[in-house]
Amino acid sequence: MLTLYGMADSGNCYKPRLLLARLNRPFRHVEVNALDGSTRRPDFLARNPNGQVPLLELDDGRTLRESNAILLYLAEGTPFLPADAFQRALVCQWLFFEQYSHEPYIAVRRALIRYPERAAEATPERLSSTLDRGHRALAVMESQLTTTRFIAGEDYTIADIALYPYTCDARSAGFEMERFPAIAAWLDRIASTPGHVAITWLPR
Ligand SMILES: N[C@@H](CCC(=O)N[C@@H](CS)C(=O)NCC(=O)O)C(=O)O
Repeated sequence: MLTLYGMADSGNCYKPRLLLARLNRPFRHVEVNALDGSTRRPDFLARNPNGQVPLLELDDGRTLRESNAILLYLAEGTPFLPADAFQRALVCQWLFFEQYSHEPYIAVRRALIRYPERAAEATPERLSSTLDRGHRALAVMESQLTTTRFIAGEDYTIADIALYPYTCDARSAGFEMERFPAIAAWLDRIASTPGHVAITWLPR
Protein backbone atom coordinates (compact mmCIF):
# COMPACT_ATOMS: atom_id res chain seq x y z
CA MET A 1 0.00 0.00 0.00
CA LEU A 2 1.32 3.44 -0.94
CA THR A 3 1.40 6.13 1.75
CA LEU A 4 1.02 9.78 0.83
CA TYR A 5 2.09 12.28 3.47
CA GLY A 6 0.30 15.52 2.74
CA MET A 7 -1.81 18.43 3.83
CA ALA A 8 -5.45 18.17 2.74
CA ASP A 9 -5.66 21.87 1.84
CA SER A 10 -2.47 22.01 -0.26
CA GLY A 11 -2.62 22.07 -4.06
CA ASN A 12 0.79 20.40 -4.32
CA CYS A 13 -0.58 17.51 -2.21
CA TYR A 14 -3.84 17.41 -4.19
CA LYS A 15 -1.90 16.64 -7.41
CA PRO A 16 -0.86 13.07 -6.50
CA ARG A 17 -4.21 12.46 -4.75
CA LEU A 18 -6.04 13.39 -7.97
CA LEU A 19 -3.81 11.11 -10.07
CA LEU A 20 -4.18 8.18 -7.64
CA ALA A 21 -7.96 8.65 -7.69
CA ARG A 22 -7.99 8.75 -11.50
CA LEU A 23 -5.86 5.59 -11.55
CA ASN A 24 -8.17 3.97 -9.01
CA ARG A 25 -5.08 3.06 -7.01
CA PRO A 26 -5.49 2.58 -3.25
CA PHE A 27 -3.31 4.58 -0.88
CA ARG A 28 -3.15 5.77 2.70
CA HIS A 29 -3.24 9.51 3.43
CA VAL A 30 -1.24 10.73 6.44
CA GLU A 31 -2.04 14.33 7.30
CA VAL A 32 1.05 16.46 7.94
CA ASN A 33 0.28 20.12 8.54
CA ALA A 34 2.92 22.24 6.83
CA LEU A 35 1.78 25.30 8.81
CA ASP A 36 2.10 24.05 12.39
CA GLY A 37 5.72 22.90 12.22
CA SER A 38 4.93 19.21 11.57
CA THR A 39 7.15 19.18 8.47
CA ARG A 40 10.08 20.22 10.70
CA ARG A 41 9.71 17.40 13.23
CA PRO A 42 12.60 14.90 13.35
CA ASP A 43 10.44 11.91 12.34
CA PHE A 44 9.23 13.74 9.22
CA LEU A 45 12.69 15.18 8.39
CA ALA A 46 14.05 11.64 8.52
CA ARG A 47 11.68 10.84 5.64
CA ASN A 48 12.14 14.16 3.79
CA PRO A 49 15.18 16.25 4.76
CA ASN A 50 13.67 19.08 2.68
CA GLY A 51 10.78 19.27 5.16
CA GLN A 52 7.93 19.52 2.68
CA VAL A 53 4.81 17.69 1.63
CA PRO A 54 3.74 15.86 -0.48
CA LEU A 55 5.92 12.85 0.22
CA LEU A 56 5.20 9.41 -1.24
CA GLU A 57 6.32 6.30 0.61
CA LEU A 58 6.37 3.00 -1.27
CA ASP A 59 5.57 -0.27 0.46
CA ASP A 60 9.28 -1.19 0.43
CA GLY A 61 10.06 1.99 2.40
CA ARG A 62 11.57 4.07 -0.43
CA THR A 63 10.40 7.68 -0.49
CA LEU A 64 9.87 10.22 -3.24
CA ARG A 65 9.39 13.96 -2.80
CA GLU A 66 8.44 16.84 -5.15
CA SER A 67 4.85 16.68 -6.36
CA ASN A 68 5.71 16.56 -10.06
CA ALA A 69 8.35 13.81 -9.59
CA ILE A 70 5.66 11.82 -7.75
CA LEU A 71 3.29 12.38 -10.70
CA LEU A 72 5.95 11.17 -13.16
CA TYR A 73 6.56 8.02 -11.11
CA LEU A 74 2.89 7.15 -10.63
CA ALA A 75 1.96 7.89 -14.26
CA GLU A 76 4.62 5.65 -15.82
CA GLY A 77 2.98 3.16 -18.18
CA THR A 78 -0.43 4.86 -17.99
CA PRO A 79 -2.21 7.15 -20.48
CA PHE A 80 -1.35 10.12 -18.22
CA LEU A 81 2.28 10.05 -19.46
CA PRO A 82 2.87 9.60 -23.20
CA ALA A 83 5.43 7.02 -24.37
CA ASP A 84 6.49 9.12 -27.38
CA ALA A 85 9.69 11.03 -26.53
CA PHE A 86 8.55 14.40 -27.84
CA GLN A 87 5.08 14.21 -26.30
CA ARG A 88 6.65 13.16 -23.01
CA ALA A 89 9.07 16.11 -23.17
CA LEU A 90 6.12 18.44 -23.76
CA VAL A 91 4.54 17.09 -20.58
CA CYS A 92 7.82 17.76 -18.72
CA GLN A 93 7.97 21.25 -20.23
CA TRP A 94 4.67 22.07 -18.51
CA LEU A 95 5.69 20.35 -15.25
CA PHE A 96 8.80 22.55 -15.10
CA PHE A 97 6.80 25.62 -16.10
CA GLU A 98 4.40 24.90 -13.24
CA GLN A 99 7.21 24.77 -10.69
CA TYR A 100 9.19 27.78 -11.92
CA SER A 101 6.71 30.19 -13.54
CA HIS A 102 3.30 29.38 -12.04
CA GLU A 103 3.40 27.87 -8.53
CA PRO A 104 5.85 30.41 -7.04
CA TYR A 105 3.39 33.20 -7.87
CA ILE A 106 -0.13 31.75 -7.90
CA ALA A 107 0.24 29.20 -5.09
CA VAL A 108 2.40 31.52 -3.01
CA ARG A 109 -0.06 34.43 -3.36
CA ARG A 110 -2.90 32.05 -2.38
CA ALA A 111 -0.95 31.01 0.73
CA LEU A 112 -0.08 34.60 1.70
CA ILE A 113 -3.76 35.55 1.56
CA ARG A 114 -5.24 32.34 2.95
CA TYR A 115 -3.10 31.45 5.94
CA PRO A 116 -2.79 33.84 8.92
CA GLU A 117 0.58 32.17 9.63
CA ARG A 118 1.90 33.75 6.38
CA ALA A 119 0.35 37.23 6.83
CA ALA A 120 3.63 38.88 7.88
CA GLU A 121 5.13 37.96 4.49
CA ALA A 122 2.22 39.51 2.57
CA THR A 123 3.83 42.87 1.92
CA PRO A 124 2.27 45.13 -0.75
CA GLU A 125 5.38 44.59 -2.93
CA ARG A 126 5.11 40.79 -2.67
CA LEU A 127 1.38 40.83 -3.38
CA SER A 128 1.95 43.05 -6.39
CA SER A 129 4.84 41.06 -7.88
CA THR A 130 3.09 37.70 -7.40
CA LEU A 131 -0.04 39.13 -9.04
CA ASP A 132 1.91 40.38 -12.03
CA ARG A 133 3.97 37.21 -12.53
CA GLY A 134 0.93 34.99 -11.93
CA HIS A 135 -1.08 36.82 -14.59
CA ARG A 136 1.86 36.30 -16.96
CA ALA A 137 1.82 32.54 -16.30
CA LEU A 138 -1.95 32.43 -16.83
CA ALA A 139 -1.54 34.26 -20.15
CA VAL A 140 0.91 31.58 -21.31
CA MET A 141 -1.60 28.87 -20.40
CA GLU A 142 -4.43 30.79 -22.08
CA SER A 143 -2.45 31.01 -25.30
CA GLN A 144 -1.83 27.24 -25.30
CA LEU A 145 -5.41 26.35 -24.39
CA THR A 146 -6.85 28.38 -27.28
CA THR A 147 -5.18 25.83 -29.60
CA THR A 148 -5.33 22.51 -27.71
CA ARG A 149 -7.93 20.84 -25.49
CA PHE A 150 -5.39 20.00 -22.79
CA ILE A 151 -2.20 21.77 -21.80
CA ALA A 152 0.30 19.43 -23.49
CA GLY A 153 -1.90 18.57 -26.47
CA GLU A 154 -5.18 16.80 -27.16
CA ASP A 155 -4.91 14.32 -24.28
CA TYR A 156 -5.31 14.73 -20.53
CA THR A 157 -1.88 14.14 -18.94
CA ILE A 158 -0.10 14.75 -15.65
CA ALA A 159 0.75 18.23 -17.00
CA ASP A 160 -2.95 19.05 -16.57
CA ILE A 161 -2.94 17.53 -13.09
CA ALA A 162 0.11 19.63 -12.12
CA LEU A 163 -1.45 22.89 -13.30
CA TYR A 164 -5.04 22.27 -12.23
CA PRO A 165 -5.04 22.77 -8.42
CA TYR A 166 -3.65 26.28 -8.12
CA THR A 167 -5.20 27.51 -11.39
CA CYS A 168 -8.56 26.27 -10.12
CA ASP A 169 -8.16 28.36 -6.96
CA ALA A 170 -6.48 31.38 -8.58
CA ARG A 171 -9.58 33.58 -8.31
CA SER A 172 -9.49 33.28 -4.52
CA ALA A 173 -5.87 34.43 -4.67
CA GLY A 174 -6.98 37.64 -6.44
CA PHE A 175 -6.26 36.73 -10.07
CA GLU A 176 -8.60 38.13 -12.74
CA MET A 177 -9.80 34.84 -14.21
CA GLU A 178 -12.41 36.50 -16.46
CA ARG A 179 -9.44 37.50 -18.66
CA PHE A 180 -8.83 33.80 -19.46
CA PRO A 181 -11.85 32.11 -21.12
CA ALA A 182 -9.85 29.19 -22.54
CA ILE A 183 -8.55 28.41 -19.04
CA ALA A 184 -12.13 28.52 -17.72
CA ALA A 185 -13.23 25.99 -20.37
CA TRP A 186 -10.20 23.75 -19.53
CA LEU A 187 -11.01 23.86 -15.80
CA ASP A 188 -14.58 22.74 -16.61
CA ARG A 189 -13.27 20.01 -18.93
CA ILE A 190 -11.05 18.62 -16.17
CA ALA A 191 -13.71 18.83 -13.46
CA SER A 192 -16.19 16.96 -15.66
CA THR A 193 -13.79 14.08 -16.43
CA PRO A 194 -15.13 10.76 -15.06
CA GLY A 195 -13.34 9.86 -11.83
CA HIS A 196 -12.37 13.46 -11.06
CA VAL A 197 -12.16 14.29 -7.35
CA ALA A 198 -12.09 17.69 -5.66
CA ILE A 199 -9.27 18.92 -3.40
CA THR A 200 -11.42 18.02 -0.38
CA TRP A 201 -11.44 14.32 -1.32
CA LEU A 202 -9.40 11.96 0.86
CA PRO A 203 -9.31 8.15 0.67
CA ARG A 204 -11.40 6.30 3.28
N1 LIG B 1 8.23 21.92 -5.00
C1 LIG B 1 7.50 21.24 -3.98
C2 LIG B 1 6.80 22.26 -3.14
C3 LIG B 1 6.12 21.61 -1.95
C4 LIG B 1 5.61 22.63 -0.97
O1 LIG B 1 5.75 23.86 -1.14
N2 LIG B 1 4.95 22.11 0.05
C5 LIG B 1 4.44 22.96 1.09
C6 LIG B 1 2.95 22.67 1.25
S1 LIG B 1 2.11 23.15 -0.24
C7 LIG B 1 5.17 22.63 2.37
O2 LIG B 1 5.37 21.49 2.71
N3 LIG B 1 5.58 23.67 3.10
C8 LIG B 1 6.24 23.51 4.35
C9 LIG B 1 7.60 24.09 4.34
O3 LIG B 1 8.11 24.48 3.27
O4 LIG B 1 8.14 24.18 5.42
C10 LIG B 1 6.50 20.26 -4.59
O5 LIG B 1 6.02 20.52 -5.70
O6 LIG B 1 6.22 19.22 -3.98
